[in-house]
Amino acid sequence: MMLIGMFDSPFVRRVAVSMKYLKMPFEHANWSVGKDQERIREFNPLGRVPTLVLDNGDIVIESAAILDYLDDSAGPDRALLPASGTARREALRLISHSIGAAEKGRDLIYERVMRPPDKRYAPWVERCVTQLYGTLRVLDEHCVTRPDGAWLLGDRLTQADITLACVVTFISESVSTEAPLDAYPVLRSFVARCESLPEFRATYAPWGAPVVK
Ligand SMILES: N[C@@H](CCC(=O)N[C@@H](CS)C(=O)NCC(=O)O)C(=O)O
Repeated sequence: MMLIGMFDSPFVRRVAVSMKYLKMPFEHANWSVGKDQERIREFNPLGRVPTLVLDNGDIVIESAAILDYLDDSAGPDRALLPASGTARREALRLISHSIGAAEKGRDLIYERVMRPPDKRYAPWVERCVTQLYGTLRVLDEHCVTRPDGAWLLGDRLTQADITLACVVTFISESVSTEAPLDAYPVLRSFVARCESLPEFRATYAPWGAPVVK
């Protein structure tokens, strides 16, 4: 399989971390949505990452659809999303909050990167920051309810842990000016624990280059 997209994207990275956990080998096409846009569009007309190319040439787009495919391939015992009931609903709630926060972070970056300074719209930036903070608060409150050293749900790592950690690292590195994370120490320490795991370390790419070059 070939995974297209850079690991500084939380959407790409949550797929990469999941593939490492599920021990599914992949070739990494470390392509930028800026300078490699045309190349990405050959596989996905949206020009978006992550895009996963399967060994038979089939293409799966959207991180949620890719994760669904990976879980389905891994089988019910190894799947990263709980199969049913309250655990599944709770995992999806935490994942939805996390992904929503990532989208707000991404929108803040695009406001900065895609627009000339005199075209930036302050009320939109403020709105995104408010939405981002509100969402991080919900996630932090959940972490506070968990005992030290516990995962977000139950007694094993799930997709909720992977997605939250990828998103918070992305936000803390990419939009820390607009949305500093100092107010969420428990959330930060949970994420630091995830980031110390081999599957996370193998897929860490520090935020540096702008998303669109
Ligand atoms: N909902 C998508 C979001 C993916 C996304 O926004 N990716 C960004 C990179 S972080 C991208 O490809 N941006 C380029 C574009 O949309 O033009 C997913 O979860 O896969």
